Amino acid sequence: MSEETGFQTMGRASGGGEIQPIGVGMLGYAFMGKAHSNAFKKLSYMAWPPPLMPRLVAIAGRDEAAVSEAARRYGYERAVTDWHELVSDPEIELFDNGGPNNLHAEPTVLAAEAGKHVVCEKPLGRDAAESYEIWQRVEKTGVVALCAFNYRFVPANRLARMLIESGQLGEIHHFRGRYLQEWGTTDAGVWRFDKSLAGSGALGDLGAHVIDLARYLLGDEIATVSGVTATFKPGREVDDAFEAAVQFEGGTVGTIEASRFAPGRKNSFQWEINGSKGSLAFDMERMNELYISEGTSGFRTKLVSEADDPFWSWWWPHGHIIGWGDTFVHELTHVLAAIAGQDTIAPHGATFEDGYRAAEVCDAIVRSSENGRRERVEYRG
Ligand code: SOE
Repeated sequence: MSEETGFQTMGRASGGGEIQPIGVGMLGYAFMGKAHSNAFKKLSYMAWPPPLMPRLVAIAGRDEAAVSEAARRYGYERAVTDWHELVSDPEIELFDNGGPNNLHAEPTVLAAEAGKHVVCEKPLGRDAAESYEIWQRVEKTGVVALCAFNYRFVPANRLARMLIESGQLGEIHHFRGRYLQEWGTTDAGVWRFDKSLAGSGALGDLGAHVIDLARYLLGDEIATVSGVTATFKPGREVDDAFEAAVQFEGGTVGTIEASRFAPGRKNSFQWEINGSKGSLAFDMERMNELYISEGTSGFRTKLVSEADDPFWSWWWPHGHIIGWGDTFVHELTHVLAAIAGQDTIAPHGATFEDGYRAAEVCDAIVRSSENGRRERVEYRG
């Protein structure tokens, strides 16, 4: 196959000399602990040569048997049941918080104040006030900090941002984003249904992703929201869904919604952007595809897997698609590059200010739902 398809370059990536290690401490061994641990291991040989070589020093979790098993499974040197041990461990230079939302603030702030670079899963805090405090206190320490909005690191989404920035869509009139899942009917005592632990339901869990990606793709801020939240499960204390009409500072209008009560939708984060010269659309359940309409030509499907497509120099010949977990490989490699001084978190990674701004929009949607009025989003600092 021709050079540009990548077959000939397969496996030929050549790395420099010694790659400096970086000690990693992981809070959490469940879903995000698994996704991040997998990514730290995979980037060490797929993002070759990595900016820094992750050394999995310790993983923390409350259940000693489970966290010990996770340490053995992923290759952490130690398993601990108290996250404070990660914060005080001098061998840990990067603290990665994959814990439940109520455990985002204190461990992340204390780790940063101990001089460790930090990654914190989304949503940054349980509401705008907590997110603002986390951002402000970590900002003062000067460490590298990323809020893990991983969908910024989907190749199709990075390509979409490039096309929008190039002017291919012209003036942006609409953003339409929705994140639909179906598991909300479960009675499982997951922390995500507990307001004191999660802060909100679909809004902070799924809606924050839509809000952040809208800001990232458009390079614009959400100015006003008119929204409603809904709880379908009797007695549940968090929202199961929300719907919102939004205006952006630059004049774009659109809708943002999320639900955990959409039977048949497994992890369907869909967006569509309409401009004066064309449209783009995407669905996370078909994450390697970007739907493009140039003018009114109608949508065509681009399989985002060519050698010159975002991130694809690391992967396979075109058409050999990648998966959801690989977005964390891209994202955590970006963090290591920033720590190594080869890149900065912004604009492609979400900063803690981005995490705060998403939370401010979520709070405005809650206010609008409560008072029945359109709410202006007021951003602090
Ligand atoms: C559950 O809704 C969840 O795991 C979210 O918390 C993640 O952010 C999303 O990427 C997948 O679904």
